[in-house]
Formats: sequence, C-alpha cells, structure tokens
Amino acid sequence: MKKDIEIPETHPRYKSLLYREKIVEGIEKKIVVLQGLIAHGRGECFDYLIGEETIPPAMDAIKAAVAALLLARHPVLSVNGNVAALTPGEIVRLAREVGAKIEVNLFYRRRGREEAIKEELIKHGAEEVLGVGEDADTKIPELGSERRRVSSRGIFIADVVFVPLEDGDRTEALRKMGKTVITVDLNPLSRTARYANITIVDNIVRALPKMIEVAIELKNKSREELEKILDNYDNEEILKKVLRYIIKRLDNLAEAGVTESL
Ligand code: PTJ
Repeated sequence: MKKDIEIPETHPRYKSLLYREKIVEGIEKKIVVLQGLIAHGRGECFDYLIGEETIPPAMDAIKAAVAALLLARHPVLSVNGNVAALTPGEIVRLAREVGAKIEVNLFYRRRGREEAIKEELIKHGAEEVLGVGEDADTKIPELGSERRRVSSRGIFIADVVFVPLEDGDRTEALRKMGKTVITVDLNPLSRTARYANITIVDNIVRALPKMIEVAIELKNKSREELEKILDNYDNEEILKKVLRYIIKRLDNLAEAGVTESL
C-alpha cells in the first residue's frame, strides 16, 4: 500500500505514529471502523498517564492472565478490528502458546469486515478463525449488541475468554455466563476494566509480547503453581494500584517540573 508519508525512525514519537498508521491502514483494509480511531485516541491519552510503559500492576495481571489461559479447558482469544490491525501476529502466537482458539467478535459487525479480519489472521499464521459468517451460530443471552453473536465451538463454550479493547456490556454478560474474563484496556476506569476478572492496564502492543514471553515461561509449570498465581491475584487491588501509580507519577512530575522530563 502506498503511504501518504514516511515516518522517520528518528522521530521522538516514532512508535506512537507507527501504531496510528497501522490503525489507518486497518481502515483502508476494512479491518478497523472509523469508531476505532476514537477508541485508539482514548487509549493513547491513558498511555501518556502511565508513561507509555508496562507498569508493575499490569505485569502482575499479565502473569495471572496467562496462568488462567493455561489452566483453562476451552480458552478463546476474541479479536476485534483494532486488535487485528495492531497485533495480528502476536494474537496468533499467544493462541499457539496457551492452546487457545481465536474468534472474531465485532461491535460494528459489517459485511466484509469479519472476512477481512480472518484473512489478516490467516496471513499471520492462524490455522482456524472462528466467529465468521455462519460460524457465529449462537448468541450470548441478554446482550443487545452485535457482540452477542458468537461461535458455539468458541466463545459460547469457553471457560476463559480474552477480550482486549472491549466494551463493558459483553464483559458483564460473559461474567453472568460464569466465564472468566481477561481484558487489556488502557483505561482503568472503563466498565470493561472494572467488570473483568483480570484487567491488564497496558497498551495491547506491549502487553501481548509480554504475555507470549510469560506463556513460554509458565507453560512448563505444574497446575498447582499456576493455581497459586491465580489464588494470590486480586483484580480490585490491581486497579487500585494502577490508580495510585498514575496519581504518584503525575504528582512527581508536578513536583519536578513537567518540562524537566523532555
Ligand atoms: O472492531 P469492533 O467493531 O469490535 O470495534 C472495536 C472498538 C475498539 C471500536 C469498540 O470495541 C469500541 O468502541 O471500544 P471502546 O468502547 O472505545 O473501548 C475501547 C477501550 O480500549 C477504551 O477504554 C480505550 O481506552 C482502550 N484502548 C484503545 N486502544 C488501546 C486500548 N487499550 C489498550 N491498548 C490499546 N492500543
């Protein structure tokens, strides 16, 4: 695809600009919806607050999330447009490491999008992608949005579901179905962040590579060791730590002078 502009690697905000380009390319490929631009911008804003790095409470959540995925009988990774545009290869790799299925699930389900996302995931090595066309053959009860349409071989029977960059309604509905819900969301105050069992407050572009590393490390551990990680995990406590981290960071910046860190 011809690019409008080349972003110089020396640009101080190179990575951030690169991810924006990926989202824009995703729109051109019909993977991302225009609303995805707004969601991405909101994410960028929260990323500034945590300092654009994986903070300690996020790392704890990553370990618990991977332990839950490894312990699951039917783990499923749910993929939407933004996730497919930013981290298609990482989703495929994580699914392989934890033995999970991949399912497309869209808020803005439009003709051609599901197929475009499936194609992108297959291009990045996925062997099977659920939730596309006829495969989204059943519904999550009590959910009004298009996200209710799921695969009876995937999310419907899953015991652990990974739903990055999600909306709160489905998280709540999945929890009501008795499933363990894991999310990645830069906004610690979103409904998804607060409804999920495990909330990774980090950028998906940093969280997924770390989840893959942790999966490689944890997959040889015993079930008892993995269960211990989960038993010691408290999502409410993690969200409090995230908020305290942001408050402290901003307070330190205010003390030291905001321009000092430039
Ligand atoms: O592809 P679709 O049709 O399923 O639609 C996907 C979007 C993301 C447009 C849809 O789910 C949506 O509108 O989501 P929300 O309600 O805007 O929520 C997205 C959440 O993800 C927000 O809380 C953002 O802060 C957060 N977010 C955005 N980008 C990132 C992120 N979190 C982690 N990493 C990101 N890169």
